[in-house]
Amino acid sequence: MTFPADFLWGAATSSHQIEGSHDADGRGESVWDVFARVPGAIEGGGDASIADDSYRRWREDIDLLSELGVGAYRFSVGWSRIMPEGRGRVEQRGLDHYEAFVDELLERGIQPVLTLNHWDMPQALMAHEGWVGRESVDAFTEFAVAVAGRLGDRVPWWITQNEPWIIQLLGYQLGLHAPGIADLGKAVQAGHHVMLAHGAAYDALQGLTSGKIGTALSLFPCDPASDSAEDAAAAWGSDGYVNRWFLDPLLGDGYPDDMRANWERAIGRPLDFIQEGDEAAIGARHDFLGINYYTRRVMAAAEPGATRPFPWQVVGPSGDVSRTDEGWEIVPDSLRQLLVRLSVDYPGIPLMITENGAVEGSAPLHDGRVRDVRRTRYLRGHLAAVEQAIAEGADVVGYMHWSLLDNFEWSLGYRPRFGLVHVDYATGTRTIKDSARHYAEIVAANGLVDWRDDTAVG
Ligand code: IFM
Repeated sequence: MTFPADFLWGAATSSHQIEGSHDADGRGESVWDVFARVPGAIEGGGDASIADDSYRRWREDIDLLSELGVGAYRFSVGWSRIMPEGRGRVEQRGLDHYEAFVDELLERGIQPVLTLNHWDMPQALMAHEGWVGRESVDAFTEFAVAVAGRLGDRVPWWITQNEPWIIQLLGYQLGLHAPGIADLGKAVQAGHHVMLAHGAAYDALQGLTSGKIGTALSLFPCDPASDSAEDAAAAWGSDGYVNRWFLDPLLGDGYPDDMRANWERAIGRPLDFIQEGDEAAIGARHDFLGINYYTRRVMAAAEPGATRPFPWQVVGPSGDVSRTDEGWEIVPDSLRQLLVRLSVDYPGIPLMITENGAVEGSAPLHDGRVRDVRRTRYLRGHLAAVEQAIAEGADVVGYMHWSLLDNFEWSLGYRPRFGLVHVDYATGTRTIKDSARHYAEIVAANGLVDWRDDTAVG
């Protein structure tokens, strides 16, 4: 087993989670700035106004990437840095920043993997309820064109949207993320506009870039909790809600009928915001698919009710399973199965792992080392799964570990640490963790190399 010779090894971040400097270079307000001011919205009460200070320390971040030896970096362009008023005026100073950043990456032999929307929509677009309003599609396209107008000639990988399902679920269905809307009908409408905006941006970028364009989906394999037919149906239903609702229109043939019926039943009306021609405008517009994989969902049948719109619920695995510090079950084989399934169900589309990683709370010890052994195990387990999937025929072109740096984990604040590199938030000091050093060995060898846990005592 081996990785392809041109396999892209990388790490990922997003603008709002690392940059800080909210007042720099004419940046406008984003929905996350406003949401962070809602009492109780962010664990610990923090916001992202400093975060990792990466808007100012970006050269240091690129030094870290060079030290890891990676060939790619996935980052996002702050939407409200480029379109401070949401529509119309383009802030050239924002573009200047990302141009210098991209040029430096290229200079160091690191391929930019550029995400356009990683959730930091300009607050001005809330005049039409953000993604609920169909105007968002044109607003996003303007942003995409502005960025590609400047960087289209040198960025080889473009990701239009990060995790449409999470935007829809946490931002519009549960109100746990910006903009804090909790309305089932608005959620599915917002999700549709996120998808439509992908299609519109894909078309608008033709001619502005010869780079490859895709979307990053958060995919959660759904397994039944038991052998019963009811739980099998629950797992399939949940797969429709989380995965196929996005995969099918992007890569297949429109929204899946079973989930459309579930949505219409749940909201009590037809999905008439999906207009004639919309599905055609979303589909067949992918040069690659980005996959964000963290864990799976174990599902059981359940009666719908006030807080449960669909006839299923997440029950989690039974027995003693291994979990990250955030409680997410660690299941590398679900990633293998997912990659193989995608290559069978949606053949011909190159797959890039655009996120995969784990929360582990380790900090530097007396000798300065961060012994994050469990992250190393997580990384190795998942890379072995990717390698196996490739051996089984999946066309996987790259792996971007989430994340390069510990960062602002949205409503969970700064507690969860996903970084290969530790960040001391008081000083901004970066410390390369043991997992990152091992990742660098894997990158250099283009495959898994031996590893020994040297932290055991005695
Ligand atoms: O930090 C997030 C990222 O912004 C989107 N995908 C999941 C990550 C971990 O929760």
